[in-house]
Amino acid sequence: MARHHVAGPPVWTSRVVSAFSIALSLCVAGAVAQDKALTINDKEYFEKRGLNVLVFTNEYNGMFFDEKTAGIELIHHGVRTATGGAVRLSPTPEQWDQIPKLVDRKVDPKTNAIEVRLRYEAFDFDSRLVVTPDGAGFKVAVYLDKPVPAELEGRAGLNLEFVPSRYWERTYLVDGKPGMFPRYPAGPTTSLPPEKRIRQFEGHSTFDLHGHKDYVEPLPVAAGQTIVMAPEDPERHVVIRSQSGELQLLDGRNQAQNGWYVVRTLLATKTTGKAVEWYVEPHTIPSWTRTPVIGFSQVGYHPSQPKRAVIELDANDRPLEAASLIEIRPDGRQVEKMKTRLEPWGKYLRYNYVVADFSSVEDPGLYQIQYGTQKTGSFPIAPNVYERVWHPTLDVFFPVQMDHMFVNEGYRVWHGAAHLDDAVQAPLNQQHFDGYRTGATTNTPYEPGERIPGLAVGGWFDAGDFDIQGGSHAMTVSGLVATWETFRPQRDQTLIDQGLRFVDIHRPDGKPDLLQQIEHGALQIAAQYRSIGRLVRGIVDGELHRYHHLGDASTQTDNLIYDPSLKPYESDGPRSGTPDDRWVFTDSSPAANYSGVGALAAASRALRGFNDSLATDCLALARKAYAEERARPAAPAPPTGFGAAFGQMAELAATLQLVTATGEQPYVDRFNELVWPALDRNAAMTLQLAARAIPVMDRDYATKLRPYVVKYKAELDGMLKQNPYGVPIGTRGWAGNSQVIGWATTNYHLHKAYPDLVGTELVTRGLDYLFGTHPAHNYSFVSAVGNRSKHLAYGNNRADFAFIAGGIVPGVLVLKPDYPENMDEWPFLWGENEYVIDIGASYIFLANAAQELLGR
Ligand SMILES: [Ca+2]
Ligand SMILES: [Ca+2]
Ligand SMILES: [Ca+2]
Repeated sequence: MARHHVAGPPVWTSRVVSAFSIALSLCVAGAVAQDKALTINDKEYFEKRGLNVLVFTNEYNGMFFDEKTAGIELIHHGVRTATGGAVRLSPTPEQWDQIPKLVDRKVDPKTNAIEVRLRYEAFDFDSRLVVTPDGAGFKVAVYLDKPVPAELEGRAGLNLEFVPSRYWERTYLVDGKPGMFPRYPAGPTTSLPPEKRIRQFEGHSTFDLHGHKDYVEPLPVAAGQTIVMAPEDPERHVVIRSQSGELQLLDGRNQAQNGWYVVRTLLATKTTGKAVEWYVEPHTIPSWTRTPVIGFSQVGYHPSQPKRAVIELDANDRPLEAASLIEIRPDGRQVEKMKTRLEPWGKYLRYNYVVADFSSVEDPGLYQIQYGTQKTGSFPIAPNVYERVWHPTLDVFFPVQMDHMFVNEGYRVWHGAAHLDDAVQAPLNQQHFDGYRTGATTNTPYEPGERIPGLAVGGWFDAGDFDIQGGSHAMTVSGLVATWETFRPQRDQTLIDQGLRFVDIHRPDGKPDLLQQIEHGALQIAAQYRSIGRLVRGIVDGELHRYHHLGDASTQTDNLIYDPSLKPYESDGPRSGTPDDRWVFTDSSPAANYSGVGALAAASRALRGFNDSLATDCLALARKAYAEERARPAAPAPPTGFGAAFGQMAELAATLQLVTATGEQPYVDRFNELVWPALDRNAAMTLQLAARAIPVMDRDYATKLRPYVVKYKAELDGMLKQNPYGVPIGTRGWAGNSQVIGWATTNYHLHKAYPDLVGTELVTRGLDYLFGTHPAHNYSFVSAVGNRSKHLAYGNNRADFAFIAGGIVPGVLVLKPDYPENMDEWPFLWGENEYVIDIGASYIFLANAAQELLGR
């Protein structure tokens, strides 16, 4: 735990003074010599005021390949503008292009240099990248001990990638010749023969040949010895001078919508030693200080809940003494309702934090928070603030994610009925690009490539891509059922016609939308159990050039059943010769199967009285599959770690769903057999399920569970002090909003059973975090919910720089060692911005929970 109180003298400067000094420095910035040099700080990156140069503090990793969060990176006046500084093998590397392995990294504060050794295993190609401060900037040089391998001559280069949106509406000079950064990619490109192409991940190809053998690469937009980027903008101005070969400026978006601007120099060939060298000078504004972020809930606050704004401050900033709550009156007057002393919290990651507590204000109305000269947007204090916050998720996000359906909204069609050609058994021994895998057997009665019947029904696109992922799908169904059974929301704003495969958003049809979504999920899972007998890992495109599809989901495949007797792109009407029918990955996993069983058992209860035949079917399939899985010799489970815990939790969850559905003693006994050891192993992970079981277990159960809750609460009190937001912020490669929602939901269940131990504030705090009280910026992470919310995200419409209302993004990713990020002007970072369905279901539950607790 690294909590230090803000040190230093009391406040002597006002925001007005510091704003004025920034304005002054802007005027003279061009004339002032940039005196300060970069130095290596104790976190092992180069630092000076307004600039950080990270050198492989973040590595390329194998999970999703090039995530645009590795290599040499620039954090320029507080925002990350550049990434991917490394030796790369293509002009504008795509997600699945080869990434270098970091062999070692040496940080030498004495010589003020950071050196990394990079290796491309496939080419036995090693290089050393050395970064050293120089003047007001730094030098990057690549050294070779052996010449560039022959097949990489003219291919291997030093690249540095810049976020396009940070350079839009700005200009550049290349050797003095002016140009504008292209707002939209407009070439130039070249078509190259396939033998020129560097092999992509596992031999997959992002490029659809479509009967033409050549593939495409971007050509330089401009080239020369010196590139001056954005000289008109002191926050973005960067000069790059090549000391050796030519510098090229390329636009990766010509190849892939998530491409970046790339500055590149090819490595010298047939030689060793220094193969390329750049001088890079990102301009810095003297005495620059990042604008404070006032974190608060963009949806507002219930009168009775805590109201805590967390203000994030630059390490060089001096906190003010107080902040004000301003009431906005009907006549437009702004009246100070409360002035509160700011409590210093201390340092977390790279910033200092102070907290403003306005909890005592309970009068309904419209408010803003003022800190110095800075004011937030308006928000309400009102008893109904949580009443509608989940509506966009159910009304819009879930309908848009619906597979196998035509989805309309007013004058707009989101997509046509997709994947009507589902699906065929995946081939053997495949390493798929979205994490799926097959081994030496299909584990099903089907041959590789054989059609598995009945799967073109129900289901949701798992995320920003268009696959049906078994695990998240099952969790979504179970999550939606939990909301139905706990809160019974009758909301009906969507027409869903399974017979016509037609969905119409904002058009009531007399049926509760939540039940219709549960039905839609159950239809797909039941189909999987009917055809295969268990939950599949996924149904997904077999070829990478279709998987990265952006646009109408119904054009990802041709919707025609594949017939090998026809030629590719040939059709006889119902069938086609293009092998684009999605693959079903059927590798066996007890954990996946148990989560499918749980979802079926849950759906059987919710659908009773709504779709009785499906309800009956779901329960029968669940019972049968559960018995079969229990009868199987237990697979050797991973002994520890997340995978093991997840596996054990899946059977526990399935058993609880069966107990709830049937009340039968064997399920009760098994639940009791599993739950106590699971609580002993990992109480935090088990408590939500354990608490949900209270109503269906005997009277002693709650008493026996209580000590675990007491212990959890004690541990929680320590955890809550780790950051100023008082929620568990994850540090993995996928940001942690889902864990925050899970944590707050656990607290809801524990509060219901043990209100003396767990208070409601531990529920609403999770929502406050989602709605804007978080690091990096203060947008609500739920698109279209709250005054300001994520208006760009990694939904399947991301190529249009848009959002899907009600989608929830993963949130703040902590880039090593200390940079919390959620890019808000560039949607393509999936670990920060990708909507997924299961978080949607758990969010709907949590929002209803908050309304139930506070709205009474
Ligand atoms: Ca996926
Ligand atoms: Ca409806
Ligand atoms: Ca097809």
